[in-house]
Amino acid sequence: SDCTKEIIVPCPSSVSTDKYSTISERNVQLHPKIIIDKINYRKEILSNNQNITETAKRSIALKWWEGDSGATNPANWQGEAGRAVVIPNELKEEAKKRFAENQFNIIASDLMALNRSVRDQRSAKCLAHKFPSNLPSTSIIIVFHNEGNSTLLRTLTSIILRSPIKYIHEIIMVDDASISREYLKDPLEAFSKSLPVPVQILRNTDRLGLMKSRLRGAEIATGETLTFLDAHVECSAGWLEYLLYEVKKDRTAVVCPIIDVINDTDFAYLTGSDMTWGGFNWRLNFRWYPVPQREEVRRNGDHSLPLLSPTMAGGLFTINREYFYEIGAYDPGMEVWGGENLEMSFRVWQCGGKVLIHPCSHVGHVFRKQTPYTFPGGTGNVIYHNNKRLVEVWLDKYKDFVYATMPELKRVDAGDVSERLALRERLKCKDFQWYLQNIYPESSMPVDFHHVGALKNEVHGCIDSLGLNNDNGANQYAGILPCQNQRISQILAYSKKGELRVDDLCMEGSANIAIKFQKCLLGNQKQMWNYNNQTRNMKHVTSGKCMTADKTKTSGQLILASCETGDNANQRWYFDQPLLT
Ligand code: UD2
Ligand code: MN
Repeated sequence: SDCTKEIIVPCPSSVSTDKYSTISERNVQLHPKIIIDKINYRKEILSNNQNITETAKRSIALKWWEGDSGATNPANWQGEAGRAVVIPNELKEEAKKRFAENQFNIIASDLMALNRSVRDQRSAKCLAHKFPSNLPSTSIIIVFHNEGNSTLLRTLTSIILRSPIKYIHEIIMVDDASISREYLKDPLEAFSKSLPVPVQILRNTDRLGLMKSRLRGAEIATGETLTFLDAHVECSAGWLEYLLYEVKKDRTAVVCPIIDVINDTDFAYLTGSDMTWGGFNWRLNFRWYPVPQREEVRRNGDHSLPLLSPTMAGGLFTINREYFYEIGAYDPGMEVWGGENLEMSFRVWQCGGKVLIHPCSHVGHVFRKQTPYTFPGGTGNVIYHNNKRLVEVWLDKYKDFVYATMPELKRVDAGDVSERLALRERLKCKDFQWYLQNIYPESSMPVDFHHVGALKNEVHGCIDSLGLNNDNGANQYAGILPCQNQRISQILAYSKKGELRVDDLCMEGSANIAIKFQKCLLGNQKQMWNYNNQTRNMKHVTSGKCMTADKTKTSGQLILASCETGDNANQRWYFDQPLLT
């Protein structure tokens, strides 16, 4: 099954990691400072829950720090070893009711120990890696807006439990103007003072969004490297060393862990795949895609070596602090959420750095299906604004491609990008074509194309992908509908390789069945088409047959039929603009 169809959540690993299963951190002596007055937190969470029953309150109270203390063996506590939490009946209603607060099940999180164990994710090969004893130190930066309590505290706890303390120069939290969550105020200050590392909490008076909040945190950081994390993660054993070592070896490396999946409803910890990497689709959404063969070859099949990834998810990475600024930090013109991860990926690659995913480093993250918080300015507007900035600064001539596939983006205001263009100039960065050719030839954005737009039949109308959702929609018939200017489902690209593609789906011809959209596969000859400017025929390369409109059918209206030399308008096709050569 092709889990890379998933929109937000990355693929689970096919490899069982049970053999590495351990709750060994139970045996690690907690630093005495971390064992502080847990009662406060219990009180805090319960005071927010006036409505729940006494039994329910008791069960949360008991389990708040230590997990299910009804079980004498910690291994049987809720959520241990990354297991799913079972919500007791009396809390089900409450769990449902409160889901929208964070867009994850905070009750499940509350039922687990803050220091719940997760399996060691490292393969034997990863465990065999040796590190010098002088890895660079790091300032961990966590920004949050209205974060859940136990998820944030568990993020901190997991850092302390599973990192060598000597490398944690400090933890810097930036509260991005959270509203009325008392536990994020004094109780969080108290908790952070109990940690065996210096912690600072900055408070934004106005909502700055995650990019500007991270910039604010980075500004006061003094570690040799910066490590950015989301506020609802769990670090697994060894996560930090691999990241630091790559940055030590190469100060231009931006290194991400594999992001494991913490399920948003039961908090089960699922190992992320080491066979997906970061890409992006036509709408400039970050997506996970399968690692291509060439990258396997480059690494000699060694899955304990870092992947060179075209893009990063954005939330979790380590970077040399000075390099972070040299390469342009973040675009302070970006608002709230979104786009900064692609912007940074393009910038780092085009300006001489690299983006790595280290398969030995694993950090779990609660992937949400929706954002729980508001987008001042409107979700769509904000994301378009951010995306337009990155398009205008980094995409060169490919911005025309993007505007053809997203006409609505063209009309959005990007604000002033002159400083970012000056940065690009100053850094003497390579162009986007170089990036596509050398770093991301598998991109769904073709390096070379003849045309992007509608493809029209002489009599029947335009080829239409019929609203197929290209994140989920392989194996659907292509259709023909009346041409409609800028109708998204009528925009396709004719690449110079001969593909007719809609994002990562290609029109594919096979014997005796109508033409369908299938996942594009480099070198799949059934997806190759040859257009003849004179006859206007679209010839299918492997069969030698012609694309033919068959409006007598209700579905599968595009078929392959023998090319007729005579007068068959069903086989004549027109692009809406002259072909690029
Ligand atoms: C992913 C990234 C996230 C960021 C985002 C695109 C991962 C695991 N996460 O989204 O880090 O790159 O894509 O922008 O790769 N926050 C604020 N202020 C805001 C909005 C968010 O402080 O106005 C905080 C938020 O509380 C969280 C972090 O920023 O700690 C990331 O936000 P998210 O978790 O909602 O983003 P996510 O994981 O969907
Ligand atoms: Mn997140």
